[in-house]
Amino acid sequence: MSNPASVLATRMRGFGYTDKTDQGAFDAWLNERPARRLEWAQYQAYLDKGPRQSPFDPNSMNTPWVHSPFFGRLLAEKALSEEQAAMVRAFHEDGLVKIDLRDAICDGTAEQVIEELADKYTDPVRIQDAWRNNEDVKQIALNPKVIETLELLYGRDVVPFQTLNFRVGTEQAGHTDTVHFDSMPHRFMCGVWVGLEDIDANNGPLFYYPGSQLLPVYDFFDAGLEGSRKEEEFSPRYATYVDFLDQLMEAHGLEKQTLTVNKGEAVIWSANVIHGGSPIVEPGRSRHSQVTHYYFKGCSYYTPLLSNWHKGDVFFRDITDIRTGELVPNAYLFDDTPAPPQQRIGKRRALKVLLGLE
Ligand SMILES: O=C(O)CCC(=O)C(=O)O
Repeated sequence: MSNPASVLATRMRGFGYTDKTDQGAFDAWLNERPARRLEWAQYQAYLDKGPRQSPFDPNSMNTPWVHSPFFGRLLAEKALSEEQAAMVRAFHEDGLVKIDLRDAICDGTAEQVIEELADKYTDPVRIQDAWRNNEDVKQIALNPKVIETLELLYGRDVVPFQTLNFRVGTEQAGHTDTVHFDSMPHRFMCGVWVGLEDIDANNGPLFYYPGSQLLPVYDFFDAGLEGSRKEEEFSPRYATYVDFLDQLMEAHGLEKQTLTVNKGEAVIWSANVIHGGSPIVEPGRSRHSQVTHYYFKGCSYYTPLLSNWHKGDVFFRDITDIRTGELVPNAYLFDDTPAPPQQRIGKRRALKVLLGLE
């Protein structure tokens, strides 16, 4: 029979605890976040008693398992490696995790992308969807380690649908991706942002609020605003919306963290985590990076800031899978009925909205 101390040590590591296997230190770690203790109880109960025989199965919830209220139990079911469990736990708790892509980026690919795109910028900061003409950008978007990690985190097939390449910091206000790119069910979207050079405190690093991904999905309506397809309406409302998020962070006592990123590191952020670009302290410095936005299969995809659900008016998106170049149909919860045709806004304005500039 296995020794109880070694069983406990194995469970601690399977639960995503990496530091030590000392029980006292583990208890202190559990107490750092109240949710951890509850999840540990779920985790142990599943390992001791197995699945519960009842009509509702937590796996059937329409939410990514990594954000599920049954996370502790689902983690036990998956029996991940220690490394995977620690990564999944970090993403669950912080809404953001770094992964190492140096093998794919630091082999000359970063320099190649920077050089190939240098004369392609029509905007001072970014290029959207360079993957259409640039094979290196496309290969970063389709990096197998990224795809594998996202499929582990979300438990569904991934749909890479948009790239943005930046040559300088964006200085973007704190926002969620959810308000630009939501899905039904919610939260099946994330961004993967890759440093193509070292990014420090002075060239506009990313910032984020760990834990903000656990808040409800708040769209314009929740902030007392209406979505609109008219730029003159949604643009000032967006400014109010980001101020709402700023006040929300203060009200919840959530603290901003700045992320320095080395060339070849990638940051995966959850759709609902509040993040943005810090001010550029050293004007003129570059900050080469690429973000790819990913949805997941089996959802409908829409833009909340252009929609009003309460009026039955939803701006569904036509997304293209970067892997195939094909449109991905919007799937209603339990079938694949295509979404109705859209009432379009102008291309230029739509582009700004989709880039998060509005
Ligand atoms: O690169 C940045 O500074 C921020 C990018 C961002 O927030 C986004 O793509 O959603």
